[in-house]
Amino acid sequence: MDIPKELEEVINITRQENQWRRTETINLIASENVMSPTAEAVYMSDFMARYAEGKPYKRFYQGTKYADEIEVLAMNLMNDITPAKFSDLRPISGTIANAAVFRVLGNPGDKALIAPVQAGSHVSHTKFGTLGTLGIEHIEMPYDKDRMNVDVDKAGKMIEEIRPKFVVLGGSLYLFPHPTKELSPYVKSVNAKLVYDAAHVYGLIVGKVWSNPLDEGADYMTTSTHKTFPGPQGGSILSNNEEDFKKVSRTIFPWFVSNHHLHRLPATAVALIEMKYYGKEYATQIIKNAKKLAEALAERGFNVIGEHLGYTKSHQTAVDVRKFGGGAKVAKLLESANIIVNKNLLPYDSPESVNDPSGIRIGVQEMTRFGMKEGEMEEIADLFKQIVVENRDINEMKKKVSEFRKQYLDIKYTFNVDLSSYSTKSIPMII
Ligand code: DSN
Repeated sequence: MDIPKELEEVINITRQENQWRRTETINLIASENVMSPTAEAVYMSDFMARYAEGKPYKRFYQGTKYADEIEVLAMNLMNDITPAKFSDLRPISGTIANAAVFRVLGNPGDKALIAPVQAGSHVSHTKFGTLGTLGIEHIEMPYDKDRMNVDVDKAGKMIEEIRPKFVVLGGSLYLFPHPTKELSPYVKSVNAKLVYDAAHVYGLIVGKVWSNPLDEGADYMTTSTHKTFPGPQGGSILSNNEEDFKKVSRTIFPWFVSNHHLHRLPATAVALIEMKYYGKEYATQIIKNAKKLAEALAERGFNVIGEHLGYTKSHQTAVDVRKFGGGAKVAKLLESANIIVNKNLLPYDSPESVNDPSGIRIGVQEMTRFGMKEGEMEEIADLFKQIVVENRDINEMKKKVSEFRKQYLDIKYTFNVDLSSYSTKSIPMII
């Protein structure tokens, strides 16, 4: 039989995606990254077809001896390089990791305090997301406008007065570290638990350029494994306290996952090994690049937020683009020139303007992985200016962006493994 048209279409769409996002676009979505060829090779493995419900060596299926081995290896690596005493890699996303921790710490009707939305809390921390769907009431801690962060004094008082079951820090647009160390004594004083959602900054933590929240008093760290940390899409829960950890870990299966998508495990292990050896260098460059891009955009007429605080200490920067038509318009314009960012609410936006917020959010971790440094950040800022400020011809700009990007196609901060020596015809590689 001839290859059906639909099948060709599927293959073509996939190839177009690979071509576009891997070779033609400057990818600046703060929550994304790419894996190394070695991580991708082990990801495309038989594990993707298998089940291993339960914990390693205590499964509900046969055939899991290598799944057991790789899961234990990955968890040990994660414990070693985070560092943390315990980790569970079965949550298939950061949101699932949050769901498991929140569910164990709170019952319907209980209260949780979260970082204010202006300081970047993630939707899963709110009544609109996971927390709300679990029936737990979210109360935002007060925002300190000058420090662009949680207001420590007011939040401390609030914790003492409200006595929540738990407090959540960490977020999805935050430029400066949340005050974990400062709030931890308040949380402990009311016998609550402190949860730190490190999804965005886990690669920075492992790279030692962002404090490990478990060292600063967090009882749980939840994370995803694919933002600044360059692994496959997935999640994890980490803790230094065995009792706390076990309470949550025993709920992952069967409450939150049946199968935990086993092909993530060897790929996560590869990323952990890469971060063990290259993490510091990579994370240090990310921080330098974010700051440089923020400064370079400001120099070219963009209203980059947080100037008085040095713009950023994370992998992100945020730009108020109202004078160019707002976040939605500018993000679309950039996309049409092959620069990928997302529109984003800024601290002073009302939640109602979510579809047309004032800002765009920019993350530099993926382009850093392709070897870009401060000089390239200046070049990206030039491209932003030509597209957004000068409104140059969009097709010309698209070409220019692609030509620029094509100079950076090899992933750095990884090992040069000769994959052909391991190749097998039974498992196709990326097309
Ligand atoms: N929504 C993602 C982000 O972009 O931050 C996190 O889940």
